[in-house]
Amino acid sequence: MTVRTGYKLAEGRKEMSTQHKMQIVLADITKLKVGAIVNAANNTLLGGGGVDGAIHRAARPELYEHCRGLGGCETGQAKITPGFRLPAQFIIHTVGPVWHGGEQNEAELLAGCYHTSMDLAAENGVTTMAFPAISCGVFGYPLEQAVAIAVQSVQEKLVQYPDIEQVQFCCFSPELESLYLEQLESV
Ligand code: AR6
Repeated sequence: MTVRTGYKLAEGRKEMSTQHKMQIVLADITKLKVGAIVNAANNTLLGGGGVDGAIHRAARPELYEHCRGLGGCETGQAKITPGFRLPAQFIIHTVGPVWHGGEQNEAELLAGCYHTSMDLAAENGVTTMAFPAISCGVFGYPLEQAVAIAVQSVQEKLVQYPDIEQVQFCCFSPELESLYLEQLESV
């Protein structure tokens, strides 16, 4: 696992900057030992392919049984479950938008995923969490735009919730990793 952070604290500064709290990790999100990992799910919350499939395989069968009682989830919203067999304490399931060309509220919905996930994290006392690149796989969101929304949305919520100490952007490819790095450097 590679952890990269583009920022160092200014000498003598006691409070962590919001930038310093954001890290880029090249890893399988199911292996991360954090307070919460975020799942890029679908509206049923009953599992699928990609990162959703990996999380359900790693946390089964309790996760599936639990999710059956949740009644699904709207796009841009999130729901929280225990981590079951995962090293993470919680899983926050959010549903990203399918990319339709950008005219169907995709940017607001994607920002909503990051915002509502961090609202749930804060409500549940989570201080460390990891996001996959929501909507960047099957749902087809253009990577650069998605990464910009991810970083901006997380930063807004880090300001709102100073108790959240660390947010990892978990990348599954070096291409995505370098896009996050560029984005963080431009913050
Ligand atoms: N760890 C971290 N990132 C991963 C992992 C993993 N184990 N596996 C894949 N990724 P996707 P979406 C990356 O397709 O676009 C599912 O079927 C992947 O490389 O998982 O939001 C759901 O049920 C990509 O960068 O999610 C939905 O139907 C990112 O995670 C639909 O796919 C997101 O890719 C959601 O599509």
